[in-house]
Amino acid sequence: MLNYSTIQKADPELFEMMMKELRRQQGNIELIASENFVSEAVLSAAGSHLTNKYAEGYPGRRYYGGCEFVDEVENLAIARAKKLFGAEHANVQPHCGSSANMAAYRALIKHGDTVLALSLANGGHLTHGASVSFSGQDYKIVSYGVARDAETIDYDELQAAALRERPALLLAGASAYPRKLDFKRMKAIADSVGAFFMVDMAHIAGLVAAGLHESPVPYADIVTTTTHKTLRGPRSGLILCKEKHAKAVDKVVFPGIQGGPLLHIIAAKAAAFKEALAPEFKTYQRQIVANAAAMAGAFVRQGMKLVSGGTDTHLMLLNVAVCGTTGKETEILLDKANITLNKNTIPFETLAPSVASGIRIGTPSVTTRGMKEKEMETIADLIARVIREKDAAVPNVKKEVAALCEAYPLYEGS
Ligand code: DSN
Repeated sequence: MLNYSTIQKADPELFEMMMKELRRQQGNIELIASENFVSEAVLSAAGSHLTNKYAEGYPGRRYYGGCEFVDEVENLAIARAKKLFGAEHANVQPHCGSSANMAAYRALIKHGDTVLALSLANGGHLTHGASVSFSGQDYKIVSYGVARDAETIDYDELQAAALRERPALLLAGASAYPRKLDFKRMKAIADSVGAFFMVDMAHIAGLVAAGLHESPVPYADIVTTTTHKTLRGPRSGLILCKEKHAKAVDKVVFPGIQGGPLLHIIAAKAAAFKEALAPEFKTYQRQIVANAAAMAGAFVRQGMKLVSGGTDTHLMLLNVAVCGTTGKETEILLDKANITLNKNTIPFETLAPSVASGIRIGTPSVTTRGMKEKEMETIADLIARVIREKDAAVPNVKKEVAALCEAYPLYEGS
């Protein structure tokens, strides 16, 4: 049970806003594929007095006094991250996925070097070379995509692109790709042209930790991730790498691009890694994947079109343009029914990203609430009803959403 009595007393105005967001989280079905609900242990570390401490530098090598106990905290987080992913080196200081990615690029390549990465339109991420991101501005980005028919990565095509472009870095990873990635094959492609191989496993980190997706750690020079998606930790970042890149990574993170580490968030990461090392985490991740498969199956039975025909992971992309609507309209209608997700471009998109032909759906959050395959089928049915009947379906769907949320409470008693 969450206890916010102190902030309630000190700042009722802010407390009221925080409560509105808590009620929204409790009363909505959250299907944003990159979100999750952390445990109360993770929340309590993130909201702790460790926020008070400056600790620029690394354990045992700080620029401030009084770091002996936060050194223990950071060392614990590092040890757990290395154990969880079998990594030679871990840097737990990146504040987020973007800074982890910036550090990885800078540790491996020079300004202006060529990077081969999945395009944003085909499921990549902003920091994988979008022109509005530092990545697209600092490096020469050559994008790869998915095959038109299968809507999955064509590795022969990727090999050909690598031979043609001779990138300094091959980047794997995605934020809207529903299928497994073949890291072994991509490492061979990187090796064939002497490129470094970097993997941003942010979306699938929990699946990797549980052994449900091939780990990129044995193959990649550097692996980056956020810690708040399937991994179910605090909103933050993490870098794993081979020992030979450890010094360069650490130097770029601090003092290269960040100042003082957020020790309260590093503590929360340590708490999340402990949870991820426990056997129950594997059961939880299995359920996330089973739930996504159940929901995808229900959509297919409803006659709906999924990008690549389905999912192997925690997420799927539903092509709503074939139903005569847009991602934007669907997101807005579902919001009215208290189902939260995001519009998303689909491969070979013809609409602007702010409108988009698809929606992205992920199962980590609903799985954390304890929902299983049967509830996923119900949710797919509710979404299909809203897509087909639009506003007319909203009042009844909203009632069913409320009943589901009540049956699967979040932060019970709060
Ligand atoms: N913006 C995140 C997502 O929704 O996938 C990735 O950083």
